[in-house]
Amino acid sequence: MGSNKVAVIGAVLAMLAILQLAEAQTQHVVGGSEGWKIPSNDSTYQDWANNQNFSVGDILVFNFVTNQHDVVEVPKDSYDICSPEFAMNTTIMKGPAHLTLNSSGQFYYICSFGTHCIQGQKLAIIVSNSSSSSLAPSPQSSWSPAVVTTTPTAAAAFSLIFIFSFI
Ligand SMILES: [Cu+2]
Repeated sequence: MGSNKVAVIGAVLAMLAILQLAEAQTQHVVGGSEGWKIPSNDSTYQDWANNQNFSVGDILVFNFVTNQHDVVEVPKDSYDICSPEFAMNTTIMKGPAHLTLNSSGQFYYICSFGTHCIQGQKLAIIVSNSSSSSLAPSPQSSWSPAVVTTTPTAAAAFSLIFIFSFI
């Protein structure tokens, strides 16, 4: 009886740990199966980004062939005109590349090869704080990624209640 409880509690803790892990770090493969290239239409990356929820700690995966594309983080003005001149970080030359989103805010990425950016190889994203901090009320943010990001926690809480009702 006692060891059963320990096993159940252990399983619950493991499940919570997995949920926490899943919550902490989502990999976003930029452009999905299309990867990072000159897109088939110039809204491809914006359409893709609009369907993602980016949180601090998540990872962007840029799938591209080294020497055919690169990834340059730039300020918005540079993004708008497709200029790599004011790059904010070291240009990522080697594909595929994994880029961790370390802070919240807006981020802009372009490819600096030829006219790739002008042809639509550019990405703008909004990164929100991780779910633990978005649980706190934040009056300034009008859009609410919290609804999505808190779901795993709610699921874990319900599972806990469910499992403990059997002990
Ligand atoms: Cu390119």
